[in-house]
Order: sequence, then C-alpha cells, then structure tokens
Amino acid sequence: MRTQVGIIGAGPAGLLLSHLLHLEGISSIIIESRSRDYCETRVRAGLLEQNSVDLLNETGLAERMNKIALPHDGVQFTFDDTYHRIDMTELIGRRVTIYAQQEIVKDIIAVRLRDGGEILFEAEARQVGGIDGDKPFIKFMHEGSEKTIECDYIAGCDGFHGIARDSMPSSVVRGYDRVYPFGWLGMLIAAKPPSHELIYSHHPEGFTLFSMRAPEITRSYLQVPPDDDIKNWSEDRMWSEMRKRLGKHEGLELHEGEIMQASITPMRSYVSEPMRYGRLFLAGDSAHIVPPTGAKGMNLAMADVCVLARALIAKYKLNRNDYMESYSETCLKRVWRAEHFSWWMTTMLHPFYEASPFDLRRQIAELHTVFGSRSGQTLVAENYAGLPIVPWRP
Ligand code: RFL
Ligand code: PHB
Repeated sequence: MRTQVGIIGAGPAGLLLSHLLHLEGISSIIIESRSRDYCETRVRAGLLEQNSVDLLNETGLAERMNKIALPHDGVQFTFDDTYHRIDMTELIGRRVTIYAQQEIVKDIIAVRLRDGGEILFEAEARQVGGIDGDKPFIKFMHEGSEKTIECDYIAGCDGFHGIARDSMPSSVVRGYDRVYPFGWLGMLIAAKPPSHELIYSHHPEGFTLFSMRAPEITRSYLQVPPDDDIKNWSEDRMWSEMRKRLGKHEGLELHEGEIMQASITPMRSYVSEPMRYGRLFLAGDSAHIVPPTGAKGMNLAMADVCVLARALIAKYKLNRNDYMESYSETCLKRVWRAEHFSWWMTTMLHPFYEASPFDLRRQIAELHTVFGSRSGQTLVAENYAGLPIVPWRP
C-alpha cells in the first residue's frame, strides 16, 4: 500500500489531520487498532474551546454539532462554602461548548468515508521505520496478516500508549513527567446536571466536577486515590460523595438517576520533546498528556493537527520546508502553556491527600485570590476558552 501521509490512530488527532489534508488534495491512510464501533462509543472528553468549534465549522465538520452541542457562556466554581461564576462572554467575548469526543469522532469518520477516505479499523501498527531517510513505512497487522504502508511522512496520532513515540531514538527524545497522587472516577448519569453550566467544586475531602452530555445527561467526576478500585464504590457512596462535595448553594440541585457507566482514570502530565524526528511527526496524546481539570487534551490534539497540516500542505503545495522544521517548536510553545494551566487548575482545585493543615488553608486562600478578583477570573477564562491556534492553511 502506498500513500502520501501514513496516519496511526483514528482518534480526534488522526481523523482531523486526514480530513484537512484531503481538503488540500493530499492523500492519507489511517490505521486504527480498535473497531469502528469502539472508537465511536468510547466516552472521553466533552469540552471544546472556541477555536476548536470554529475549526470544525470552517472545515465542514459541524453539521451535527451545531444541532446538538451546548454552548456555555460561563463556568462555575464552589469552594470554602462560597460560590463563584466566571462569565466568559462578558470577560473575554468567547465561550466553550459541550460536545462529546465520540460524537466528533463519529462525524469525522462519516465525512472521511463519504469523501472516499481510507480508514483501516482493527489494524494494529507494529513498527514504524525509515523515518531517517526518504522511504518511511508502517508495518501493521490486519485480517490476520502483516501488511506495510509506504509513505512520504508518518503522523503518530496513536495516543499515549501508541508505538510512534517509542520509534524515535531514545538519544534524541526527552520525556517530562508528573504523576498526581489521585485519579478521577468518571460517571455517566441519566439525570439533569445540577446546573446548565459546568461546576468545579473544591472540598476538603476531595474535588468533584459536574459536566453534562445533554440537557438530561450528567457527566460527573470525583477525585479518588490513584490506585482505588471501582469495586469500592457503591452507587450510594458515589451519591453521598457528590452531594457532600458539591455543598449547599442556592440554585444548584443534585438530581439522581441511573449511573450508566463508571470508571477510574489516573491523572498525569507528560510532554515529549521534540515532537518530530525525521519524517515522523507526533500529534495529540502521543506527544503530551494533561490532567483533565483544564479540559485541554482533545483541544490540544486539534491545535497540533493544524500546525502539522500547515507543514505538510506547505511542503506539498509550495515546496516549503520551514513549517516542517518549526513544527515541534511551534506546538511545544502552546503545549507547555496548556500544561501549565492544567497543572494549575489541578493543584488549585484538588486537596492533596497528604496536604498539611497549612497547605489546605493556603490552597483555599489561593482560590479566593483567583476567583474573587476580576483579573484572576479573566486569566482563568482566557486559558479555559483557549489560546489562539495557527491557521491550518499556509
Ligand atoms: P486518542 O483519542 O487516544 O486516539 C489514539 C488512537 O490511536 C489508536 N492506537 C493505535 N492504532 C493503531 N496501531 C497502534 N499501535 C495504536 N495504538 C493506539 C487508539 O486505539 C486510539 O483510537 O488520541 P488523540 O487523537 O491524540 O486525542 C486525544 C484525546 O483523546 C484526549 O486528549 C482527550 O480525551 C482528553 N480529555 C479531554 N480533553 C479535552 O479537550 N476536553 C475535555 O473535556 C477532556 N476530558 C479527557 C477528558 C480525557 C479523559 N480520560 C479518559 C483520560 C476526560 C477524561 C476522563
Ligand atoms: C467532560 O465533560 O468530560 C469534562 C469537562 C471539563 C473537564 C473535564 C471533563 O475539565
């Protein structure tokens, strides 16, 4: 098999890249280890920055999103028995939108297949090679036999546990890592959320977040010990923790309903530098991970892909190498700012289990400093609604 750009992974990064390249007449093949059904139903991110929404609109991927997504003008916080609302529209003139990651994945798969795009599901990449020279290849298993894609460039969009990052020589790659001493228990609940906007709640016994997927579907998260087992969590315990941690605030009411899905995810920060080696480019979670408190992971994946699409289009259409040369540096500037914001939101909103009484009081003071001032709120709003992304066309 031969194509211009070989893409590993049909998550938001790989799919969006394939679509942007197609809009400029550049061919690609995506190989994805999971089934189409698995990719289209996996419950993950839900919050889109304004830039990501604009990008999906601009590139013809927003038809269903515009019908069912939920735009939010504000975001809410509770801590120390106080309630704060950041009015993003008023402060910075931008907003965020709730639209589930698996819906974006569904939408892009449908558009790629409509346009004759090639996506091989249940095709697992086993080896990436030739990235030092001009004949890169991907070897993968599909329908019981080993196959090879030859291409000009490879995009490693295979997530944190993929193989692309480890295909770079260890002498040139450096990983920057931070693991947090807690995880999130995520729940999907058939009930109205406590508010039509997101609520991030700090409580001395743990953080909780109330998000949603639809007006009658709540998506909520509870801070739990990192090695906790879902078997330790009865439904009664989930409800009593959510109730306690949300606290009592006028207008915020916890509605109970069937807990349709629950699982625990660890929290970490990770950055791999550089994000390119020879003809292999990493994009999205394969290159970096953020803890979900800042809602940045999927948005960062989409921002990387804009930088990568620009580099590849500039090469094929204009014979320009400069955007390829600067790919890693351009992405990493934005990545590190999102890493900082996600770390900040995480460390500010989660009580650390080993925190001393001093640490806890200092943390509550920090929350009052930030959320009690207009400039603090503006700083949060600017980062939460998203930093600018580069235009994907050179
Ligand atoms: P993905 O989505 O992990 O896709 C990678 C794909 O590669 C496939 N793959 C392979 N295919 C072939 N051969 C191999 N050897 C392969 N190895 C792996 C995988 O099967 C998979 O389909 O990475 P991508 O595209 O970079 O997208 C990143 C996002 O998925 C991720 O950052 C977000 O989900 C993070 N995230 C959030 N991001 C946001 O922007 N806003 C949010 O509100 C938000 N909430 C969240 C989140 C992540 C969470 N979890 C579960 C970690 C909430 C949670 C709880
Ligand atoms: C979600 O809706 O899943 C979500 C929203 C905001 C976050 C994390 C997750 O910070």
